[in-house]
Amino acid sequence: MTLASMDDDRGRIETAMLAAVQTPDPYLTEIASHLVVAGGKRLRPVVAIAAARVGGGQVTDDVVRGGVSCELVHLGSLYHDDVIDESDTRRGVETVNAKWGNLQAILAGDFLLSKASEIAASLGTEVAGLLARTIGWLCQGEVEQLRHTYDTARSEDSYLSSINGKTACLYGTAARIGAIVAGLDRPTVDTLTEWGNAFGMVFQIVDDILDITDTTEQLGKPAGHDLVEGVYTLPVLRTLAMGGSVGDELASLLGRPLDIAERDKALAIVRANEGVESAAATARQYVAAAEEACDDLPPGAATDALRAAPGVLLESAQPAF
Ligand code: GRG
Repeated sequence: MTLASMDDDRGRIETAMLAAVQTPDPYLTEIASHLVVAGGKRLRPVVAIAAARVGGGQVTDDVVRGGVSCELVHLGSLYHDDVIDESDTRRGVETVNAKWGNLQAILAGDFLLSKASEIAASLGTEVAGLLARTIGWLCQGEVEQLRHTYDTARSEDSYLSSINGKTACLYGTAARIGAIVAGLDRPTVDTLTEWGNAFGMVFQIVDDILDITDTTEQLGKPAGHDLVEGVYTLPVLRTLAMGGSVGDELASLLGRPLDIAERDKALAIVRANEGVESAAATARQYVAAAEEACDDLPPGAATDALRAAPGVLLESAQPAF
């Protein structure tokens, strides 16, 4: 069994996702369900379910709903993120802001957060408090990123704390909620949270590597988008830190919005040097941390799936380095 192959559960996740975005108002339902219908990997519910399975826990409907509450927070954050970035496509379709406008995207994003909170509250005070804190962590991660936009002196600490907040925490929370709702013991709940956070760090570093190395066609969105937007991720920070002619040339291009020729030049510099491999080496440390967490979990098929998942994810980006 792998994380991605839990197909029985996929139907349950889809049903619960669609149920969560039904409203009495067809206009709001259409906007709130826009990105649900458009697809997505549903990784956060998959993680919650895998966590619940560790040690033979039951995958009840409440476990599925717990995972769905995390996926709804993810979706709400995407609605808002697309407004912030003025993006016009996501998951191969028009964004909500492009199709209906910014006000609708913000309000529908808020609505998704409200649905997530309602589900979490139905699962108990601990889950509700955790989800509320996690929404705050996402905002903190995003603010940290915003504060260092176009900052070529951005520190690695800033990068790591930002991706921990904006991405990794939600995976930690998905695993934790799955474990809590399944009634697993506390040490297992804590270890699954550690696994989720480490997996989430791998996830975001891989995402940042692919933004540099993939083509626009492979990504389904413009390559080098982060560079253009002034978000300097680990491969870029590592290339800048090389100093010398490479670091200086890259620094002279960055620090301001780029036109397409400048973006391609900056991408070529990062791709031609060790920044990508060096970022992958850091991702490997988080893979190792996630694998080590699995040594403290009850053995079984679910633990094996969790142990394999971060390495598989990193290898999927391997042609890039
Ligand atoms: C409103 C909760 C809330 C937060 C506001 C805008 C914002 C603060 C946070 C956005 C953070 C953000 C965009 C993080 C990146 C998330 C990420 C890794 C997206 C890609 O996730 P996938 O690959 O996407 O799981 P799919 O489409 O498969 O769901």
